[in-house]
Amino acid sequence: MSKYRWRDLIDLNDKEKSFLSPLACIAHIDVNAFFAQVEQVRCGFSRDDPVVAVQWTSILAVSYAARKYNVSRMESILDAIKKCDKIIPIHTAVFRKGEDYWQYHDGCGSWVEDESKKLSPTNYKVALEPYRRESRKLIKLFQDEYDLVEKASVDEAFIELGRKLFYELLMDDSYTDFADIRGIFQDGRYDLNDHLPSLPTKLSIQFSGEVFNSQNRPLFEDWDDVLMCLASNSTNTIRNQIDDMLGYTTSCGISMTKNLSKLASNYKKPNAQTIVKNNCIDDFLDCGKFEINSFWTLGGIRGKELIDLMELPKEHSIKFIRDSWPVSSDDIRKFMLKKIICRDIQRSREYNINEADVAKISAKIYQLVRGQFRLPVEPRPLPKSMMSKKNLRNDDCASVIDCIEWLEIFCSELNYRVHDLEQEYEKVIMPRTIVIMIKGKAGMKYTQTRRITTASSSITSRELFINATKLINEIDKQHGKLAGVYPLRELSLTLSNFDIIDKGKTVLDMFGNRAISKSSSTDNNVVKIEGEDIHSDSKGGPYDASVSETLEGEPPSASSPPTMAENLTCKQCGETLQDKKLFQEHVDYHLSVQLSEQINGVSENSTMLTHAERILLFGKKAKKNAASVQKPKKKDGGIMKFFKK
Ligand code: DCP
Ligand code: CA
Repeated sequence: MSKYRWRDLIDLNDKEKSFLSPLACIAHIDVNAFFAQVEQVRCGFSRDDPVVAVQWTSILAVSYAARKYNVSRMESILDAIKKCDKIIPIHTAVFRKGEDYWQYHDGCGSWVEDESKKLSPTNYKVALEPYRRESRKLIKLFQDEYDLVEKASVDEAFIELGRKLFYELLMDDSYTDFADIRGIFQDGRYDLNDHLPSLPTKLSIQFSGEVFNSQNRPLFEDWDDVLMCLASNSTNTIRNQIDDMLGYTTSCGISMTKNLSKLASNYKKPNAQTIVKNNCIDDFLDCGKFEINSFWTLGGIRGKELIDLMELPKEHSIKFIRDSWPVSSDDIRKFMLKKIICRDIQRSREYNINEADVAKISAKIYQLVRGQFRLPVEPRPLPKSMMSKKNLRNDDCASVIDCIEWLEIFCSELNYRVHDLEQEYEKVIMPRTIVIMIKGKAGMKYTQTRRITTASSSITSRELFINATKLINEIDKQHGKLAGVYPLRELSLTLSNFDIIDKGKTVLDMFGNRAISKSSSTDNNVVKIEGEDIHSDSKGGPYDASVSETLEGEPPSASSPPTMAENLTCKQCGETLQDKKLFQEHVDYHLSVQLSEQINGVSENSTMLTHAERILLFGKKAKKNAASVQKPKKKDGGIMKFFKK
C-alpha cells in the first residue's frame, strides 16, 4: 500500500491546493548564461564560441564556453581578453541620446581600438529590450504547456505541474503502466482518505535527467517517485522545445518545493536537469554544496544574522539545524528569542531579524532544512512603479535640451516596459502618475510630478514624452538657474499608480488582495494599484539598476487634470468631494472606467454615456444617465469607441 492517500493525488488537480500536497511537483527552469546566449544566437555563433555580453567595459553574462577560460561576470572586458584572446565580446543594444529606438552596433565597444567605434555612456543608454523579448517568448512557451507559471526573473520560471501529472497518471491511456490506478479512479472506487494502491510491480517509465541519489535509494518507492519521473519527462520535452525554437540551453530542477527546485536547477549547469525525489531531500541538502544561506532570500544580511542568532557552524549548517532542533520550530523560536533579548540590551545597530519576526522565521527555517517549506507558484504581483534612469558624468547632461534628449530614450524604454507587463499579465496597464527626478552636480535632488490624464486605451511613448517634457521644463524653470544644478549627475523618470484594465477575466482571481484596492465600480474590471513601493528584481547588478530604484524625497503634489473643477464638484457626475485628494481619486476613477469601457465595452449603468448614447446602445427603455448631469463633450471617438473591438 502507498503511504499517500487519494486526497493527496486529487489535490494535484486543484491549483490552490496542489503545492501543499506531499505529491507536489514543482520545476524551476533557468536559462544558462542568458544574455550571452541571446547574443550568441543572434550573431550566429556556436555554443563552443566563448561569447560574453558586455555593457560598456563590464561583462554582464559569460557563456559556458568562455567560463572555461576563467572569465567571470563583472570582470572588465579588457581583463578578460588578457586572459584569453579568443573571447568574443558583444555589446548590448543601446539607445543613442536623442533617439527613441534601440539598436545593436555590432563590432563596436570599449575594447575596439578605433575611437569612433567605442560605445560610451556619454551618448548611449543600454537597452535591455532584446532580452525582455526573448524572456517573453520563453514564458509563452511555458504558458502554452502548463497552467501555472511564475516568472521569477528575466530568465527563470517556476512551473507547478499538478494538473499535467494528474492527467497523465489518471486519464491518459497511453501510459499503460497506470491502467490499474486509472481504473479505480475512473470507476470512483475510492474514498479520499483511502491510501493509494501500491505501485505496479513493473514500471516502464524512465527519468529524464539526473536523479540526485547519493545513497542509492530505490528509484521507485511510491507514487511521488512516479510523478517526479513524469515531471522530468515533461520538463525535458519543454526544454528541448526551447532549444529547438529559440536555441537556448537551460538548467532545470524538479522537487516538491520551490526552494529545493531552485537549488536543484543550480546544481548542474549548463544544459541539465536535476531531480530531488522526496526520499532524497536530506541527502541533497546535506551534499556539501549548500548552507543555510544558499536558500533563496537568505543570501544577504538576513542569512548572516541568522547564522549568528542560531550559532550555526560554517559547514553543514542545514544538517546542524535539523539535528539540533528535531521536534518543533518553537524550540528554534525560543533559542533565537533569548539571543535577541541579549543582543538588544547591548544594541549597537539596526537588525534585520527582530523579536516580532522570530516566530515566522523559525517556522520557515524548520521547514526549509527539511525541504518542506511550501510556497505557491503564482504570477508575480505587478510592480507598483517602474523607473528609467541614467547616471550622468561630466557634461553628459548640461542643459534642459540634454535632459529632453535623454528623456526621449526613457519614454521609449518605459513604453516598451509597460507593454511588456501588459503581455505578461494579459491586461491593459495605464500609468497615471509620472515623476521626474534630477540630481544636480552638488548632489541636491529635485522632483516634479504630474498626473497622466489621457483617456486613450493604451499608453504611447509620445504621450509619455509630452508629459516628461512638461515636467522637465517646470523643474528647469524652478531650479535650473541655481548653482549646483547643471550638469546633472542623475536623471530619472518613474511611472506609477497603474490602472489595470482586465480584458474580461476577474483581476482579483489573478492578484488576490495584494496591495490592490478595487475601485467602487462593480461592472467594470478596473483595479488601481496604489502606493509608491518600488518593484525590484531578486538580482543586483547593472540589470537591476536600470530596472528600478527608490526615489528619495517627497514628490510635490500632482498638478490638476483639465477636468477638475475648482469647487471640487465633478463635472462628469455632479458629485461634490470633500478635499482635493478625494476629488483627484474621483476623477481618476472616471478615467479608469472610461478606459475600461473602451476596452471591454459598456454596460447600461455606465456614467460615461449621454442619454442619447444610452438609447442607441440599449434601446428606448434604457435607464437615464445615472447622474443625470450633463457630461462634458468627448473630444474624439464618439459613440463608436464604446463598442467592443
Ligand atoms: N544579470 C546582470 N547583472 C547581474 C545579474 C544578472 O546583468 N548582476 C543579467 C545577465 C544574465 C541574466 O541577467 O545573463 C540572468 O542572470 P543569471 O543570474 O541567471 O545569470 P546567467 O543566466 O548569465 O548565468 P547562469 O547560467 O549562471 O544562470
Ligand atoms: Ca540564468
